[in-house]
Amino acid sequence: IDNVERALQRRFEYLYLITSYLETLAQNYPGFTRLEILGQSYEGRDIYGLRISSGGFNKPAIFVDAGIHAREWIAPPTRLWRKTRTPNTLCYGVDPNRNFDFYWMLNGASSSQCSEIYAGPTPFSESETRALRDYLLANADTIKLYLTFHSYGQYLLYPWGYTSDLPDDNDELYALGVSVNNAIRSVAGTTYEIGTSTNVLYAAAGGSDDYAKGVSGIELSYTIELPGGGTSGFNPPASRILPIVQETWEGVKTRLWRKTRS
Ligand code: ING
Ligand code: ZN
Repeated sequence: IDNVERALQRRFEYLYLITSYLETLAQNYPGFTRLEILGQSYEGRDIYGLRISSGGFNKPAIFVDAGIHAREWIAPPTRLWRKTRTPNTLCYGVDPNRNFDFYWMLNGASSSQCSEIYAGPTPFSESETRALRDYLLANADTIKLYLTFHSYGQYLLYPWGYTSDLPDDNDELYALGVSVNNAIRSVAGTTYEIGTSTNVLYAAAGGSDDYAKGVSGIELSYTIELPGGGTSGFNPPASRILPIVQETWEGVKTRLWRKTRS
């Protein structure tokens, strides 16, 4: 019980740290940033988005999310929880990364409420996935690259998760993955495995990366599985946080400073 309570306490401190950091950035850099509320979680917390731009807010953009699965805290830090918090009759929560309406429930997803990969009663049953969907659709014309951070395993994954078929632009997606991997490796030697979710990791339908590419029309879409650590793999030691952040940032920048495809 003590451990659970301490973990919960840390979770709220951490959430507060992230949201107050975003608020501070928005206050300190009003010309470059805009804080937006995308929606609310089931438990009523605001889902923040921070837009960063040096030249107006209608330019080609990169969309980054981290922490769709809460326990993957290095993607950002919380307790060992994966799903949303909606109460079902038997257990809490839906796997948000199985809840998107694109070949929903086709494979790698469960209809059992207590499963860690429970896809939900219907596609987009969760307020969190609806908020992300609405934002991606509303900004689909400017978002040229979608990055979603998970943990763990050091994989650079791209669609599809619902089928082993390769996307038409597989060569381009793979090549960009190689550039990202090279940039990350140059910092401290960390390497990633690159390929489609189904072929490199496992098949799973209803993920946000498949939805971004298949429905929102964002051609470049990646799931980045950060390095693991600790007994469950989700808990790298605190000393690893900064090194992982620093090397990963080099990877993100490979596309950031280049012309985003129009
Ligand atoms: N991994 C992802 C998951 O949701 C994934 C991997 C992403 C599979 C996209 C298929 C499609 O299972 C983690 N760590 O959650
Ligand atoms: Zn995840």
